[in-house]
Amino acid sequence: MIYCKAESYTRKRMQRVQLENIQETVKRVYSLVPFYKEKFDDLGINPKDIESLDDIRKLPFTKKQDLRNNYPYGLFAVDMDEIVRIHSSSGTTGKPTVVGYTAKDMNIWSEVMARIFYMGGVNSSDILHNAIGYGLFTGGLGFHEAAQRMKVAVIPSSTGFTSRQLLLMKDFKATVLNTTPSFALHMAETAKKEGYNLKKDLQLKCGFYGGEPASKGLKDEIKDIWGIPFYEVYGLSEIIGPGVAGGCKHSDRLHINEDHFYPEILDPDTLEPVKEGERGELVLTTITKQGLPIIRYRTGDITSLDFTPCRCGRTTVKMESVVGRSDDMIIVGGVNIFPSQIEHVLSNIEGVSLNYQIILDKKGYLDKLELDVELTDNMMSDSVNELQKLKAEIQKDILNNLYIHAEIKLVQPNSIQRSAGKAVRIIDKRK
Ligand code: DLL
Repeated sequence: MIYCKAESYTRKRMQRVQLENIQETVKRVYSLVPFYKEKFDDLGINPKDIESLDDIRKLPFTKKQDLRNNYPYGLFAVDMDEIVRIHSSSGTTGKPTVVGYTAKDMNIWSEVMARIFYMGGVNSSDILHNAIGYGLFTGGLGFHEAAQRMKVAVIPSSTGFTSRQLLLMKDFKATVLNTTPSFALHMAETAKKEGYNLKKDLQLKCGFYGGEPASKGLKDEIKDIWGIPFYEVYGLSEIIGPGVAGGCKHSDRLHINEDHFYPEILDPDTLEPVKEGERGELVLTTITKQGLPIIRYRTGDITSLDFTPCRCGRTTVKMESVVGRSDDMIIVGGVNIFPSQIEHVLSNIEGVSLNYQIILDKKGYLDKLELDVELTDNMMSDSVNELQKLKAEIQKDILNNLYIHAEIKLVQPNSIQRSAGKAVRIIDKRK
């Protein structure tokens, strides 16, 4: 069963729809968003130059930094009275990235996400346990609104309070679980400690997982422990939130809602298209969004595209589960972080140098971030109190700026290993 006709368009029809929508979007951003007008003018491009899908390659890229530079509303293409929702994520210099939606955008968002719920057979008789962050993060509300659109009963449980989550899931007879892969494992571990039998005590029929990468091994483990099918969801706030792509039961790849989000795969170094089926960086253009249309957004996510028809009947192009990043972004417990953000926090603290290392590991099934920071020479203190105070200050500033808990380890000057080339800022032991 397919939720929406567009998911089974012929390639020819899909391309026609895409071209029309790209042309319309390009016209709108050129006339409404000074940032794009300037970029187009610099490149000598006029909206009329976009005559075929290939012409999209003439257009400039948009990066996360562009959203920050235009904080908060500089890239919006509508007046604020048309914006009905704002989401945001943490930022390098204290400036977050901000995204805005019109009522029409909200309708698109809940529709594309509903398409994905539909792939897992979700319907109005279901009860969704939505164990993903609510608030400024697009996760919680993104799933919530789609479920409501489908008249599914939603339990907006968000994250944390694991024991209570399990109790609610059992007593409220939840049939669908939505969460991040790492929280799914953490919940399972808690359930085991508390004597639950996940397969017998709960009435779940399927689970939706996303917001962070999950290897095939991890997916299999989650499937096995919970005893329900695993449906993957991919998305990013700059494009819309969860709902850009999702997995059906016939493929381990994710159908991209390409009538709304036009995908390209480029070599991240040359920025030229890779051969069909090869891996590269996913670049997305929103082609129907009104509030914050984005041209050729460099997601940083490495994947490949597969245009072969799917047994589920959908004809939309499928992306491989994300295999890595083209930049140094890390995801810790669902929160996206760049080392430069940590550096920025440290640069405002007396007594520590900018020689640091981020060590990522697992505590049980949850991500753990340890930050090793070298003291400055003049901070070499024997006072335990003073060092504790400094640790607490770093921890608090990181929490306030990046919304994550870091274990801080203060180390001697020059003790973090130096490398000949790029500094090794991240040691990821989670794999
Ligand atoms: O993580 C939206 C989302 C929430 C998607 C819940 C799915 C489920 P951001 O916080 O903007 O938005 O982070 C976007 O997270 O560029 C990827 O690097 C990563 N990501 C999201 N989904 C997946 C996935 C949400 N299924 C960034 N696999 C993206 C791997 C993912 N990485």
